[in-house]
Amino acid sequence: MEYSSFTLQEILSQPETWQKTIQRLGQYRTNLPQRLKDYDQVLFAGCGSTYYLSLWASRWCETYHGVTSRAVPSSDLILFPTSWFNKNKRTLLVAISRSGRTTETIRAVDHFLAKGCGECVVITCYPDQPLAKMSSFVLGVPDAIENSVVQTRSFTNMMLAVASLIDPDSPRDLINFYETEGKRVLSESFELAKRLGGLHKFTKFVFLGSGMLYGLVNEGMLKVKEMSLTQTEAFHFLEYRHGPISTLDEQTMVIGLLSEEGLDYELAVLENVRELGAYVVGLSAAQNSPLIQKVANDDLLLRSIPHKIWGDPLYLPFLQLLAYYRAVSKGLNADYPANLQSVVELE
Ligand code: F1P
Repeated sequence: MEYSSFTLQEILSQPETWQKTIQRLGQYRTNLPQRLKDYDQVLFAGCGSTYYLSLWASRWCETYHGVTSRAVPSSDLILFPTSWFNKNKRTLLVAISRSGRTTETIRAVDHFLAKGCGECVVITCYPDQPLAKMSSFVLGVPDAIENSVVQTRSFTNMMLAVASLIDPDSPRDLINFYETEGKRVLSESFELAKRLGGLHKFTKFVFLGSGMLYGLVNEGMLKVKEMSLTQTEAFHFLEYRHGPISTLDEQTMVIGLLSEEGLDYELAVLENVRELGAYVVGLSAAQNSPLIQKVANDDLLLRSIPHKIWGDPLYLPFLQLLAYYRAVSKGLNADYPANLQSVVELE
């Protein structure tokens, strides 16, 4: 393994940071005035990666608590506030930002609090930055702070902060789980991503995932785009047949994150795209492996754990490493993606 890139180091350090973050999150008590299920709605907001994290979080929140939960780009909260919240709807806003300095998210929280629509929880790697100072409910994950422009370990560690908000009764063996299963998945992801990232034939990357996993495939789509300047797309599995499939060819790699609930339908889509000439990679929980191995050119197994929300960060290292190794094979420096800054601050 070569270690000169800090993006690579940050990706590879994830299992250790997850263990530190779990210990740290155990010390936080958000003590919200009411339970999540008693809000009229929970909104998750962020920009870029943290918006995709919000998409994932909103599906889990509604599944665990039955409360209406939605994800929204912070900018939409500024531009169209009345379509998201009003005084008659007791709302919990969960604002997610690695830096805690992104102007759109700061303005969204400012506006929300000024209207008196409810409480705000901030999830960030920087509990000392302006966003965190706006709320008394902060879940900070500073062990995940990065040098990189693109978010990698910050994303998965903020997923853990979301998980601790949604599922405060976390499984007791989590640290052990990330030590053993986290490291195994990272090492297998490394081998597979390095091999696939070096295959120059592929010019288009399509990421498919439904339900909770839709947010995560969008993050995979963004990683490969940012780091390796490649055409990438993300869709819900069955949506792919409704138009986008017309662009598929033999230069297309399709990466599917398979769910247990939708497995039969999702495998049928993968079978379909493979027949049409795409190269298929499937990521899924272990019990589905024989079925996936029949359909996919390559696969990666994640063992499921009792509380599923805590297992989802394990999908990310493969997606991040695929982006990294594609960048390397194209002669690009993944530490400094074109035209991108680590924080977007507006005048
Ligand atoms: C959000 C974000 C990142 C992106 C880039 C610019 O930042 O859009 O997702 O990769 O670094 O900023 P933040 O609000 O989460 O700090």
